[in-house]
Amino acid sequence: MRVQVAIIGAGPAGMVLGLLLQRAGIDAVVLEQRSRAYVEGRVRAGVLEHGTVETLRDLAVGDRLLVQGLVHEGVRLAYDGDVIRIDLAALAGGRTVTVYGQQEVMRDLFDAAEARGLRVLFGCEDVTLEGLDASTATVRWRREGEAASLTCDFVAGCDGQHGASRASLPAEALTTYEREYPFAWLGVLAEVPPAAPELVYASHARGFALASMRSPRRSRYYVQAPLDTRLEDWSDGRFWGELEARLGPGLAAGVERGPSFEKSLAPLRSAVTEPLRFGRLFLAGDAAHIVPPTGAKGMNLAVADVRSLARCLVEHFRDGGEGPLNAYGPAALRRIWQAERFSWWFTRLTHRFPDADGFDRRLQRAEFDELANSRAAQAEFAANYVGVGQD
Ligand code: FAS
Ligand code: PHB
Repeated sequence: MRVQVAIIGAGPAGMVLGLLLQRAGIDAVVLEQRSRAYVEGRVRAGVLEHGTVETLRDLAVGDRLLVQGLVHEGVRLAYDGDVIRIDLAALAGGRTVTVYGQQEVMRDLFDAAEARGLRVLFGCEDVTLEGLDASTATVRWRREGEAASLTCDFVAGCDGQHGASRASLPAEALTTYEREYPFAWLGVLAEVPPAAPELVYASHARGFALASMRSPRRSRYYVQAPLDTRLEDWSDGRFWGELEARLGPGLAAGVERGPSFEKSLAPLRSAVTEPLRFGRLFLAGDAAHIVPPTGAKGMNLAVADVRSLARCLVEHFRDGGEGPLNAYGPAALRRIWQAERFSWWFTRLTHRFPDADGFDRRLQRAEFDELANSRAAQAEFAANYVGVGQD
């Protein structure tokens, strides 16, 4: 097989890139290690930035999103029971966010790929990359017991933090800047109406909590939990009690309890790999960076990366030259670090750090009060939350 671009990974990054390249007439194939059902079944992101919604609509993948997505013009922050609302639309030039789960995004992307004939090969095991510093690269894998390979002009590493792309690079070729957080998010899904009409990020002496949703009848909640948390130690009753305590009495009154049908633990981490290009290989999405989910940036950053990478590849195939290809990394990294900064800042503001002392808590309170009383502080929050935009 010979293609122009081989895309490793069929998550949001890989699938949006595949559809963007296909629309531009560039021959691409997506190689995914898992099954479609597995990828669609992963409960992950919940909030789409303005730019992500525009990208999906531009790709004509947004029909269900436009009907089922919940447009939110504001978001609430709570601190030890005090609540403020940030009016995103008023402060960010009319831009909003849309609540629409990553599972739905993946279903829409896979359906579009199937309808348009974008080749997505599921069940590709033992993917290896060769010739990244040669004139063409070679990708090898095993599928249904058979060895297979292809040659290509470029490889897009969209295979997350533990994928084959990063693993194929010599350690000295890349630098990873990272921050590990001493806690995780314990998340549940429950078929109950959300506690509030918009998202609530709550900071409390007991720890962080987030009240989100997937639909008017399906709630998505998180509480900060120790890294060594065992899911079996968290009954639904314990979860609901902890959530209500952290939201405070006013917001807790809106919580409708019910049986959870999904419970998961996600550790928090910040990380950026530099540079994003290694000869024939480009990194995008979680393969290039990780953000704590506090800022709702993970999936949105991935889509912004591949919007930019697709544009650079299209320019290269149209006009030739290395210019567009070399431009991808530096421009993407400026945007990525902005999102990293915001996600790190928002995590520090809202979470309870084990080594925090009274001074730290009063700094958090002062930051919250600044947000409560300063339109400029709220405008900066809104600009970051709705999205750091195009490169
Ligand atoms: P993805 O990880 O989504 O996709 C990579 C794909 O590559 C996967 O399908 C994987 O199977 C495949 N792959 C890996 N190795 C491979 C190999 N060797 N060969 C072939 N394929 C390979 N973001 C938010 O904004 N909000 C959240 O609440 C949130 N919660 C999260 C919870 C968890 C547990 C995790 C892990 C992430 C969460 N994220 C969240 C971030 C998440 O949404 C990612 O940012 C987003 O999926 C990034 O998309 P991709 O870069 O496409 O990576
Ligand atoms: C979610 O609904 O899963 C969600 C929302 C906002 C975040 C993180 C996760 O910041």
